[in-house]
Amino acid sequence: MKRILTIQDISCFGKCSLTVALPLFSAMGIEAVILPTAVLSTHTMFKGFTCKDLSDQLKPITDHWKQEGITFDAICTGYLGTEEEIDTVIDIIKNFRNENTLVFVDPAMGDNGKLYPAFDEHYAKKNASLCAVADIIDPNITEASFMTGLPYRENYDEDYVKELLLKLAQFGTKTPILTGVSLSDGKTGAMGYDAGTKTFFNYQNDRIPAAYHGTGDIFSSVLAGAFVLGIERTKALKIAADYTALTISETEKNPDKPWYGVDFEATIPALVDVLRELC
Ligand code: PXL
Repeated sequence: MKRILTIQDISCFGKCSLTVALPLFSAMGIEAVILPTAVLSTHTMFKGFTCKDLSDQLKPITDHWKQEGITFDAICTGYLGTEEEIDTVIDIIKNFRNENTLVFVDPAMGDNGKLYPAFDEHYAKKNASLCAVADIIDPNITEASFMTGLPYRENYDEDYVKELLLKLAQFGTKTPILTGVSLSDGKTGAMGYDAGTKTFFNYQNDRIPAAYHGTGDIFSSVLAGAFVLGIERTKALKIAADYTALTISETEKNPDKPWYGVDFEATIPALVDVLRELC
C-alpha cells in the first residue's frame, strides 16, 4: 500500500485541509500519515476563529519518525502558516525524500484575486521556494500570479495560462499544474506543463456555476492521490476534476447550502468506483 505524508493545518470545523485529505486518501486506498501544522476552531473564512500554532512540534515529531525508520511514497503540503514554517517543511521534505518520493505542493493561500486573511505578499513569494523543491505543484491562478508577479486576470486566454505555467516552471518544479482554468465559456478545469518534455496538458469539464469553500483542497487531495497510485497525468486530472464537479453538484442539492465546505462524503463511493476500474 502506498503511504502519503500530508502536511497542513487541521481546521476542526469547515471541511478543508486535513479533514478532507485524510478521508480522501483512505478512500483511495492510500495510507495517510498526517503532520498538523496548526489547530484552528474553523477555517479562516469564519470570523473569530482560534488558532494554535504547532510549528514547534514539526521537528520533534519527524525526528521520531526518522528514528523509527518510517518512509513515504509521497509528501504533500497544503495550507501552511508562516514563512518559518515553510522553511521547516522544506527541511522535512529534504530529510525524507529519496529518488522515488513524489513531492506535491499545493501553495494554498488565496483565491479570486485575493490572499486569505492570514497572508501577505511576502508570504506568497516565500511559497515559491517551497514550489522549487516539488515535483508537482497545483496553484490556482490567484496563487500563481502572487508567486510569479504576473498580473492576476479574471478574463484571460490560453497564452496567459501558458505564460503562468512557464514562469512557475522557472522555480524548478518539474510539473506545474494550474487549477481553476477556464478555456471556454461554460467549461473549467486544469492545465499543466511538463518541463522535461516541454509539453502542455489540459483537462476541461462543464463548469458548475456555484462557489463553495474547500474545493481546492478536495481537487488537490484526489490529484495527489491519483499521481501516487501511478495513474497517468491527464487521467489523474480528469479523476480529480470530475470528482470535484460531482461533489459540487451533490452539494447543490443540499437545502442548507453549506458555503463553508462541500458534501464530499456523499460522493466518496463514486470515487472508489472510478479507481476500482483503473487500479
Ligand atoms: O482551503 C484552504 C484552507 C485551509 N486551511 C485553512 C484555511 C483555508 C482557506 O481559507 O483558512 C485554515
